[in-house]
Amino acid sequence: MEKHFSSPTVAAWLQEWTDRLDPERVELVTGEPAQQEGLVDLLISRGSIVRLDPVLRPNSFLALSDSRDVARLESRTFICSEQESDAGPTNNWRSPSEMKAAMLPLYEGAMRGRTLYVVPFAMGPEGSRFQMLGIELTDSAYVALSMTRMARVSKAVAEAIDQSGDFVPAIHSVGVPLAGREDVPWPCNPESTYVAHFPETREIWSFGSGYGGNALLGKKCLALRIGSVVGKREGWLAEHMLILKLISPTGKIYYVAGAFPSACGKTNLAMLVPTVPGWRAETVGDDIAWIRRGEDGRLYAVNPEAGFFGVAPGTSVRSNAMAMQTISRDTIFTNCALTREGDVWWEGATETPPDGLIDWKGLPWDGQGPAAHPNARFTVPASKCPMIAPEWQDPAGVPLSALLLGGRRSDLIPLVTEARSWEHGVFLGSIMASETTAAAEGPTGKVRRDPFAMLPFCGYNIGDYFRHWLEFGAESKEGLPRIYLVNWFRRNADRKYIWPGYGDNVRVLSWIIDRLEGRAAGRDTPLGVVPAPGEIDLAGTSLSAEEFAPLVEIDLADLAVEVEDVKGYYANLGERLPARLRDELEELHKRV
Ligand code: OXD
Ligand code: MN
Repeated sequence: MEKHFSSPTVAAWLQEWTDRLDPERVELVTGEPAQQEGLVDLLISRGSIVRLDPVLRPNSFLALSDSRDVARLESRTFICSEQESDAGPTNNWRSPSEMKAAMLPLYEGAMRGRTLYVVPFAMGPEGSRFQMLGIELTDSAYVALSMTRMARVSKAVAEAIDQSGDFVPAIHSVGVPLAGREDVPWPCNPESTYVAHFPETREIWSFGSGYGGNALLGKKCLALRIGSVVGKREGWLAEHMLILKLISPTGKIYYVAGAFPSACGKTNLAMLVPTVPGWRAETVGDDIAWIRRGEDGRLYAVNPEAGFFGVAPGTSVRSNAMAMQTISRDTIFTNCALTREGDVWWEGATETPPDGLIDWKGLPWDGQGPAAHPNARFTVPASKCPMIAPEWQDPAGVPLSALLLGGRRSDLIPLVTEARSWEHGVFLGSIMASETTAAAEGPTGKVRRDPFAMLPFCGYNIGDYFRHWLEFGAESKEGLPRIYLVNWFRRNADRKYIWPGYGDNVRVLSWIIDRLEGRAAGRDTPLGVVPAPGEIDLAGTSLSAEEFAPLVEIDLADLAVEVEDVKGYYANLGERLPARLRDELEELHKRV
């Protein structure tokens, strides 16, 4: 085998895994254009991707997955800490020795007849103290190619790893060795899928799935699950948050970060095109924020990723014109429908579907069921976004003025509510709930608690996570961003969304800024401060003040039911739940 690394640690690790996986060949991936083209040609020749029409969608491709491998698999995701209590009540737990004993035999010869791609990658901008290095070993050319877009993959990164010998080892196999067997376009092994994390040793082992967060291991596995554990140890936060830059009509710059569960509009908000004249916005990140406290007390955030892995269905010129421009070329689409002209389509892209679609299962679409899978995705470098902020790769990060916590709630939760304090904000984050979406396996539309949108991504005990948040703000309140609960998804009696959302969300952000600048008095409610009548600018919307009013009303009977539900939820979280949060719940109980 050609020697790719001179660091004894890296070389020995790579040799051990190469021996175990037993691939036919090994290829170091450093992401040069010629190498990417080679991966593309290979994937095309195998039928794993098709090239889209070069005029309609230059340098873009469509992959269709196996129909059993379409989303993150929370039931197959494990946090393998030494102590079960350190994984906590919200994670699946196996002991490291038990999980490794179960998985090692699966990896034995798993890459026979295949290429082992060695993908050195960096999460976080170059030269940043935020940066973390990893090496993903994968037998999927689709994953290797996608990693060159989602993470920083380069010769320089490979050299940095070789020099430091410090990296997060991330093993990925689709789990289908080719001992004389024909390959299939999307190999996977759903019967034996595991996505395992070993927080104490900072290792990631994934087997059996080639889809999204199960397979692109820099994203959910490293930047969130392992990242959250490292952050707890080192005193920073790894969060499931977008980062948006807002420029006010007077030219003042504000950065906000927002936690929303998967498929709840993070990418849309990250690419907001304000409908109120004078406001402008730029994108810093759409999914993950690493946050540290600066010397001035403010919180600084970086986006550790290099690309967007966004949900395609629902994305349109109306809902997200910027995303549509971002993905107008140089994009890998997965599980979208294919048009007769060789372009992609998904539900919501246009009002009426074009004739002659091939659906995400590769069959002529019969109009029954969705043409694109509801969790169909686009993978594109962030640099392709026309509104990417010039400072999006600033090693120091950007200083945050406000944190948003959002869910998809048809009822109860107002359009926007300001937390009374950092601690109250942490309480609101801890009880966040949202209707489930197609981003994960299982039924959609069911309300579940998803604290800080981190339920599937927190790599340790959620009670300890809340404590970490509380402690993060305990030192000094100076410079801390204020915390806001938001909900774009309230419905009326006809089950129609009341708030127009998308670009009109700037109206909510501008109220938040009015609050920060002391320009809006707000109205106190048991849940926190909501906009007083007239404080949200509705000019240019079709909403009247009467139609708007219910968006900031809190039904006290509903809130009482919620409080009871939270009591049950808190009881299940066990004794590591900070007493301070129980006190906050008690106070809320008294207020209703
Ligand atoms: C994602 C997710 O892919 O949260 O970002 O599922
Ligand atoms: Mn996400």
